[in-house]
Amino acid sequence: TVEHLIDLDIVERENGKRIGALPRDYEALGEQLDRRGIAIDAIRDKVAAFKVAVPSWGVGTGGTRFARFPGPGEPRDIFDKIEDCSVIQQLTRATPNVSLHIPWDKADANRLKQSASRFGLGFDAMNSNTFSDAAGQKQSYKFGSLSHADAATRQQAVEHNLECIEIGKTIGSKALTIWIGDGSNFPGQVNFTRQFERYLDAVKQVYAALPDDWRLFTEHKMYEPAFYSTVVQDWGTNYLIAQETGPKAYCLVDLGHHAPNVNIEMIVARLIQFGKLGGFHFNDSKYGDDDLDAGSIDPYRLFLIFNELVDAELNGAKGFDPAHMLDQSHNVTDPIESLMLSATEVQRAYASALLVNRKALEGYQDTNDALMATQTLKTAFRTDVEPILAMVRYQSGGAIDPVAAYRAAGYRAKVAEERPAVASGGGGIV
Ligand code: LRH
Ligand code: MN
Ligand code: MN
Repeated sequence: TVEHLIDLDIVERENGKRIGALPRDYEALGEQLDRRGIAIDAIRDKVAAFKVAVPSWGVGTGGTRFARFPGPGEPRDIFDKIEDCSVIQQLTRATPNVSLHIPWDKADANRLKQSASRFGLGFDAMNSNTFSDAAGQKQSYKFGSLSHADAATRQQAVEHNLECIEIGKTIGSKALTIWIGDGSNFPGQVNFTRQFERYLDAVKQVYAALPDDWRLFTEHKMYEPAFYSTVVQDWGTNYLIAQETGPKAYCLVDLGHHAPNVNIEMIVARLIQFGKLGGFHFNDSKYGDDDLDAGSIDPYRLFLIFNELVDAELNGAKGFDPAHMLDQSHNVTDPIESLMLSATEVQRAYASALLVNRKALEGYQDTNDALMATQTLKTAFRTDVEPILAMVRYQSGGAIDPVAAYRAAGYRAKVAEERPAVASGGGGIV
């Protein structure tokens, strides 16, 4: 039996307020889709099977390098975080897995597994951290980790990744995500080629310890913390890594890790075409690695990414099985509310992309009808799929309106009674 931290009576009462309208909205949308040759129940079933993982670090209030302003009831440790993640899953039914970050979430692996299984949760990719120094570690990562000029520092970073794999094995994870902050701040500070050679050599050592049924995801990011050059700065370098390292190595695309206006959906298409798309860190941004809520700034871009993913899914693209994960930092909202809405935004992009009339689109593409081609995408994007998402949540035991149910349950106030208040303070990323 699965434990629920939100009282089931409250979910039922909240759903009761909305269940009158839902079937009517669903039916009206079904009629509309039927006229377009789309069976709404088939879309509903696909959406029900779609999941996105929650990052453990996302349930705490984030911060910038200037300040952090915690909210009430901040999780004290990974076990509080897992509880918060269970609330997101209970109400949205879209997030059965948690992605851990080591050493932030370091704890006895068996205890981690037990606490997640209390709520029926599992674990997605493990994340290593060699971008900051952990208490008591021997070598510092100030000047890099896997690509550091010093062999002992590289070795320490490799060993940390091996430890992440070991923890992951016990808790049932099947992937390791590596993101490093290595790079340089001044022209001339490093030799680009030698630094990348050292990185490749270290990553291959990690890869050699990867279990057969695991995947290695490397994550690129243009800048920050390094401000002049970054070792894994873009998808080109990332692709080279995956290609050089082996068949279990794939590229992870964090939506916030590109220059403004970069055509991310096209990067996604290229990685799919060459069998190297590993997964996503979904979030949104206006300027850089803003880590804003998925779909909050540019929902059309998120839709266009899913347009590529659905195209690959329907075409049976070889080796296509991307991991879906959120990676966000919540500074002004309740993280649980943000993550619930972000999970549903990602689902929404998927549902909308399923509505694209692909046969018509191909016809317009082949006859160079640019206007009708783009209208075909717009028609799908403009269709309000909320009744499908709400129906999926309701039929799987979640909340028709997750935020309303969460607020009605007073979860935040309740945990704030047990979890001591955290004072606002200086900078930090999480
Ligand atoms: C780097 C990043 C990466 C880290 C996380 C905390 O900006 O996106 O995924 O693991 O943030
Ligand atoms: Mn990320
Ligand atoms: Mn990031």
